[in-house]
Amino acid sequence: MDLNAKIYIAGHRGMVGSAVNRFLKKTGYTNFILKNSSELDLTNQHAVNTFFEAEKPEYVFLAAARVGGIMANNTYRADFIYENLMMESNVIHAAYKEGVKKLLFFGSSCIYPKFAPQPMKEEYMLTGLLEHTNEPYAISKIAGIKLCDAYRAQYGCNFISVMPTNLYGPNDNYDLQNAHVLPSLIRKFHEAKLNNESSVTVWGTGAPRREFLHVDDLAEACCFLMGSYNEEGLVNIGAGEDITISELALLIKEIVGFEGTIEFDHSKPDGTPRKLLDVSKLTSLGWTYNISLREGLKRVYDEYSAQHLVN
Ligand code: GFB
Repeated sequence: MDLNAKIYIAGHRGMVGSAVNRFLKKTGYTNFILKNSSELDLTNQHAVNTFFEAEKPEYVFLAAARVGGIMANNTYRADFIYENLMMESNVIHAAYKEGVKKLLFFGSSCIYPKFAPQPMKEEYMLTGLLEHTNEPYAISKIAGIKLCDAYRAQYGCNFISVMPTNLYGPNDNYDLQNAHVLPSLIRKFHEAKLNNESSVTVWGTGAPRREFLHVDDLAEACCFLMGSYNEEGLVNIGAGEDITISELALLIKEIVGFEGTIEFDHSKPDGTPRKLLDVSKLTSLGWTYNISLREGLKRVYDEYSAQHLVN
């Protein structure tokens, strides 16, 4: 991408889109098209077509999505599949019609089967049943990957797909009902410390294993792939290391400085037992992550606690 290339970041206010925008600005890019959801409803096909005809972006990062943690995925099952299918279908088709030079679609590690061998290689997609709690979301993301590949095969579009692992970083969602585990635990431990509570409740058994990547690393990897990867299929983006939810809770407890105990609420779902990405494809292309989990957690806790001095 030339430094003056016209770049549309769909979802620029979200955690992923804002990280891509930050990284591109830092690298010297200046020509962005940014629309929030009240200016452009990506589920509205007519609005998306009109926008692409008028703006004619050269490059597209498709980071707009309805996302959330295990409870949000399981509760808003219709919204998760409908909104994501509509947004990605509209944007990908409009990108094809208006001759976008390259598009990068963000999937998710939940596209892999619930009991996939670990670590999960790209070719494991569609080899087994999905985890129930996020099946609608996963199906929508698999459809996005297949859209990119189909437009490449039939029309020669340079549309690529990346599968990030569980992400965290600036502009994350800290709403306890809808958020992912990492921001939820930061908030729970922080508020428990401020309120001198004796314990923090962690959902599930604590046994599931998850891999976490700071979103600034994801943004760097995506810009690297936007410049160098031009093939069908998907590319995993992760750290290649995972920990149990119990270990994550202990680490956050230490970083926050909470001195009480941890309790587990077994009535809440565990979800997939393990979700560790095999990142050898990305490593062989020449990219590895930089920000360790401990360092990344310190960064996000510094940001969060500076904004939440009182409960
Ligand atoms: O991050 P999370 O909501 O989503 O939950 P998934 C990960 C694990 O942390 C689960 C446990 O085993 C949760 O039960 N957990 C413990 C908690 N305490 C909490 C808490 O306070 N809040 C939350 N949210 N979890 C999502 C998918 O799966 O991950 C999406 O539903 C997507 O589709 C996303 O793939 C990256 O990792 O289980």
